[in-house]
Amino acid sequence: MTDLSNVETNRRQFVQLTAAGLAATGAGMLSQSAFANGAPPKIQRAAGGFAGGPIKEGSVVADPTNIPSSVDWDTPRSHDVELVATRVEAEVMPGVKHRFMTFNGQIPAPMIRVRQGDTLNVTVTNRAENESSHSVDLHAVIGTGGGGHFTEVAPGKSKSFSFKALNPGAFIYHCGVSNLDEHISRGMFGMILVEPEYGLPPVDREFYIGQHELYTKSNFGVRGDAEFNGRAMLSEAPNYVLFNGAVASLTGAGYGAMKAAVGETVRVYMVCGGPNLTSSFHPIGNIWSRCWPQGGLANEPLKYIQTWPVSPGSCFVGDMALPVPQTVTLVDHAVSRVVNKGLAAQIEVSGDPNPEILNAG
Ligand SMILES: [Cu+2]
Repeated sequence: MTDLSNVETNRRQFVQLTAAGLAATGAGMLSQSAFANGAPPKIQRAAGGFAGGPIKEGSVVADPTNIPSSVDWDTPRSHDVELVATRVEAEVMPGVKHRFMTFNGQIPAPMIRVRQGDTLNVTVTNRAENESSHSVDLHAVIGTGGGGHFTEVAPGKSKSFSFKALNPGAFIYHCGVSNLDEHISRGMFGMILVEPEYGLPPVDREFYIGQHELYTKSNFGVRGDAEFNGRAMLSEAPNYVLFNGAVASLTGAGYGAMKAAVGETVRVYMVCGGPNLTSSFHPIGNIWSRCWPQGGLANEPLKYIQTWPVSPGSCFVGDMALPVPQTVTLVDHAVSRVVNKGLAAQIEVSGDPNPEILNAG
């Protein structure tokens, strides 16, 4: 039987959060993690073209700053990428658990970052304790099924294939088995960034986030095991719409906001897993001063864009100038998903006020 008092408690917490403009209140819905405490390095450097990690043990929320470094090589390289299909029981919000399906235990899956012309040796390992087959379809692959055909693998086994990243862009990768809609909804998607040969304009900080929707039998906020609901998926009516796999995960009410400083330029890499909803991606209190819609990095960027649709199975790369101290709240501007379904991420911008640009009066 549904415990409505719990629904009310959880909903109240979340409504308080959104009513406050999703300010970084530190309401403590989820425990804090290290990345939000103190100033992180401007851009983390990681060896090779493949990096990631959940923000905390036992959580699926990917650390948005734990991504590979910019490409600093100018001749083609090879990269080994191992994607491990891993079931993780984790909190969607306090008291609400789901048995997620992930690559490498995190949502979104680790960012793969290579240079146009590089070769990738991709292995999909399906852990023995899993119940179903998994695979990977990378949109950077030119070939049948994007690699899904070569990598579909039963529990306890591994399969590999290689491909050359011919075209620059920010591309999604996702599980590609026949019921991929369920597997993506439960967490199996991430981004492969193929930098153009000439690279990308430098920025001060980079963040990586992923949007997807979770279809559950229990309503938003109902404590206990939120089991997957295939019927709700067919109706495209999710109870949760999430960044990085948890309600308000990257805000003061979750694991803490991402951090930046006045005068910096930040870049947001966003992947929309879906499986069904298009994100109207908008930074509240700012705009995309330069962006590459659908991850089309070979094109000239658009300038001064408020909101851009990011389709399921696509990506977005957007830069923001930060002239004043503020909290930027990243949302899907289909705002019922923010107010009622858990979608929000924040960037906290610290520094001195700039009254010529903004004067609180
Ligand atoms: Cu799968």
